[in-house]
Amino acid sequence: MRHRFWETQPVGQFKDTGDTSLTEGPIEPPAPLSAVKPEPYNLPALYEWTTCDMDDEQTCAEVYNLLTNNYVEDDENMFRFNYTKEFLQWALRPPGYFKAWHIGVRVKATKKLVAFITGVPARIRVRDEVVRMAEVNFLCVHKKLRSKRLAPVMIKEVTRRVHLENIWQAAYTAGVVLPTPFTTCRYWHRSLNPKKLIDVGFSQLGARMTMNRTIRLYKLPGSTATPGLRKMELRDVPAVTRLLREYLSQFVVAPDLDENDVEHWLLPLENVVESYVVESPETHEVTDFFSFYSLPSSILGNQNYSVLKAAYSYYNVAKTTPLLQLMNDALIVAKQKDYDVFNALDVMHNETFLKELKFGPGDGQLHYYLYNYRVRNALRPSELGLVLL
Ligand code: NHW
Ligand code: MG
Repeated sequence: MRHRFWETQPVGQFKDTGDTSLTEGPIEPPAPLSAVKPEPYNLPALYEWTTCDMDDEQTCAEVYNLLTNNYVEDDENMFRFNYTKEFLQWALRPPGYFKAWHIGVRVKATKKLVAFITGVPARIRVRDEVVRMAEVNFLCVHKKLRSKRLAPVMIKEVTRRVHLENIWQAAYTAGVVLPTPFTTCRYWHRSLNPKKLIDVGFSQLGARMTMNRTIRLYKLPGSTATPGLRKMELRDVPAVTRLLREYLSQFVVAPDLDENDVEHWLLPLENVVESYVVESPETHEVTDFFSFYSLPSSILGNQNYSVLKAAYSYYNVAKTTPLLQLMNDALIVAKQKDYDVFNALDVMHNETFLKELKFGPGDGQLHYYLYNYRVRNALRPSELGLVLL
């Protein structure tokens, strides 16, 4: 496969796979800021750049509508991600975010928003090195403007704006294969509402299974098992940060999170992110936690249902409670909150509970990439401690 654009970029190239003379780290050195192009890249004449102010309800609604109608679909075009406005505001405004990294393209004549790409700042550790990066996400080109090489211009423009902040690396994920993934993960799905999932075509009735047997198979207890399990609160931020930092230190690639990050990324936000801690009834210490984020999908062309409610496993740390029990409680909480399905990647220690808790493997893979940073050998998913939204 030729990649006219990606072959010109500082990313691991397919031809270099297995070349042991290449060392780990930045592919290109940082340039002096005076060498960064001060003006935006050229767009085709009918279009113009816009910076999207996600504090502004009107702009946020335009972004929401663009993504709702044009963002990622499954291979069979049965479902499309339906990130909510509240989710987008959460995802795009972490500590130290740059408004200039929320980039849109409008039609000059009508001002209609037709493309979008974003970055948010993060510190990502690769083995012993903590690197300032942009996490790039929400790349979207309106369906009517596809295959016109707009995406490479969007990517170059976000790169330029990241460089202007003296940041030279990025992390991103995609379902498509590009040069070159540093790991490839799979989503697993745990049915919470099997009847709906089967009715909308998300899953199929197994061989020799009836609907009633399937419903019984996925039935969960009415209440959680772990004593001291409760919703995370602001006062838990220091303890959760300590638990998470210690846990993530074992993975080859993971975010470097401080208390401000944990407050933003893990403190519960209704219908966006849920976190539960285990507070020991004896010592009142926080010993474990789980978290998941809420990412519904639109169900395309179904008479009875329009939205699939999906919970996505985020960061989980089990120090005292067995991980299996902690995650079963996560399923119970998600079920009580009326989610239809609980999704998890095979990252971190997730493989140790997926099969046991009746997750099934999804089709399609999620590839992880770094921009301008070479990782010497591809990682196993279990060596990865990073979840992007
Ligand atoms: S992945 C989700 C991406 N979005 C969607 O799938 C939504 C539906 N699809 C679309 O909107 C999560 C369009 O199909 C898009 C492509 C816009 C995807 N990543 O304009 P052309 C993210 O958001 C390459 C990277 O003609 P199009 C992560 C493709 O390989 N590159 O295509 C985003 C080809 O290049 P090649 C992708 O269909 C990370 C070129 O685009 C890609 O009209 C971005 C074709 O462009 C993808 N998902 O629009 C990179 N999909 O070399 C960030 C296609 O093969 C890098 N392409 O010829 C870091 C930047 C910051 C650095 C800072 C130092
Ligand atoms: Mg295009």
